[in-house]
Amino acid sequence: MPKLYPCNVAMWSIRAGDLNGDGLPDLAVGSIITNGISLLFATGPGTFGPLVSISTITPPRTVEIADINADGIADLIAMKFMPSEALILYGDGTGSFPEFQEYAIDYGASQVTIGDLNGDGLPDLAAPDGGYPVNGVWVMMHQ
Ligand SMILES: [Ca+2]
Ligand SMILES: [Ca+2]
Repeated sequence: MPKLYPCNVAMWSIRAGDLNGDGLPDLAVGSIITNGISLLFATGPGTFGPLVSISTITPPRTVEIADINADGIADLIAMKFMPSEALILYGDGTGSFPEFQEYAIDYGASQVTIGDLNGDGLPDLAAPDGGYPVNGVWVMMHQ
């Protein structure tokens, strides 16, 4: 039977990954309305604790989990929509994200993927633009 874990309003995207280093996959959830990323930390195999919300200035429509700074600790990437920014929250390994960076890209990006796009072994970011006022894919190489 499905079990509902309460999150913020109007959930839109979800990713699984171990955010606090306990070996159990946690859940990160984006919203199209709420200015916050919903996190559900695993309490055991397939069970999750109460909502932990990370505030954002605009809704983080799409979330991704990846080690974007290649320090061995999972980070959170959120694509904020209208205006679009890539919000990168750097994990400290305990489930907290004390440092962040934002990169303005345009008004229409709402998806993101992380991968090694130039073969240097480091993660890069690509985000499609929704078409206003430009059309294309934003690519941000690891620096
Ligand atoms: Ca975990
Ligand atoms: Ca990291």
